[in-house]
Amino acid sequence: MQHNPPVEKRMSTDPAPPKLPPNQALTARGKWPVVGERQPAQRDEAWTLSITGLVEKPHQWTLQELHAMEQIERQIDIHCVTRWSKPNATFHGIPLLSLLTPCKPLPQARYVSFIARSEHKHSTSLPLASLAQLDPLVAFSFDHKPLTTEHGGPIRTIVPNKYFYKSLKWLETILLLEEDQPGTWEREAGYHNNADPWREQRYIASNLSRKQSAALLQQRNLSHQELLSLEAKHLDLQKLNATHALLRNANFSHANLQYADFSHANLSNANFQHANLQHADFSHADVEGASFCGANLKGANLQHASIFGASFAPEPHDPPSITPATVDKDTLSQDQISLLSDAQQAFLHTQTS
Ligand SMILES: Nc1nc2c(c(=O)[nH]1)N[C@H]1C(S)=C(S)[C@@H](COP(=O)(O)O)O[C@H]1N2
Ligand SMILES: [Mo]
Repeated sequence: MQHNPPVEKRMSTDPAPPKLPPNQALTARGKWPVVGERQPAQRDEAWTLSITGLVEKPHQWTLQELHAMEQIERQIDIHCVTRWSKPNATFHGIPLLSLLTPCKPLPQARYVSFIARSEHKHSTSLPLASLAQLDPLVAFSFDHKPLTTEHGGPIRTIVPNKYFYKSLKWLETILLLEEDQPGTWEREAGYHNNADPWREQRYIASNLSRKQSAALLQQRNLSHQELLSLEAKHLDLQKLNATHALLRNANFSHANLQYADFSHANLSNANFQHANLQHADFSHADVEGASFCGANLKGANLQHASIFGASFAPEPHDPPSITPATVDKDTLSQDQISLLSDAQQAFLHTQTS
């Protein structure tokens, strides 16, 4: 039997802040960012969920059959790799193990691949042995309402205590395997396959030698390049051309990036602390989870950039070395600011109004 820890009772006048994994910040109250694919594959057939592969009794359910099964309520903390957390989200669904156990995984089954009904069959995976502890939920509803399509409705997994990329939207197939089939983001974006937020397992290491990346940086042209965890701190990269570059987790702290062109680049989780970003162009870039603390953004353009989880000023738990960015009135739009955490909004409102 699963024993859930007792729910902590708190005085409403004295709300203890929820405990967050390292380098995560709360989303603005009531906000739930949409990350990754926006919708499932458009198909006519009715939705089904299958458990197949290395199981004694493969099984397929219709949505109606699943809805007729007993559902439980769970309070789960969401931790996105792009540094936002949404604690205590209320989900209803079926514990994954109560679907999986009756299918009788074979002794050689060691991994579980979750595959989405999406155009590219988006997937993610977990070791079979980890499921007993993680206790994932096959969820149908959030906050007592059916999951919206963009958040994985009609059916998705919610995996507690892993970064949220382990929680698959539009669940269609659960495949038991002997060898791991690493997921889409884990293969293509360098996301860590273990994804433990408490150990900050966000990314695997850099994909380039120091020498290779130094050569590219010397030319100041990273346009359309893919360079995971690029190391570029303190460099003079004035007028860098990085349009359409994939630069997740890059370190540009203290770099001179005046007039740099990052339009359409992916800079999620990049470190721009204390960088000179005057007149830099981030239009249509992805800077989710990036830190701009201490940076100079005068004349920079972040309009039409996706900025969930980005920070421009210290969060309450940050050390004193983290200082606010310099921003202009029109660096960010009010719509963008409304998506940020409370601390970020408070800071940016003083700068932009
Ligand atoms: N099918 C599918 N599932 C997915 C993704 C995706 O792109 N496609 N993105 C993952 C990532 S990176 C995150 S953070 C969460 C985002 O879920 P949300 O959009 O409901 O916040 O879904 C995960 N599951
Ligand atoms: Mo994510």
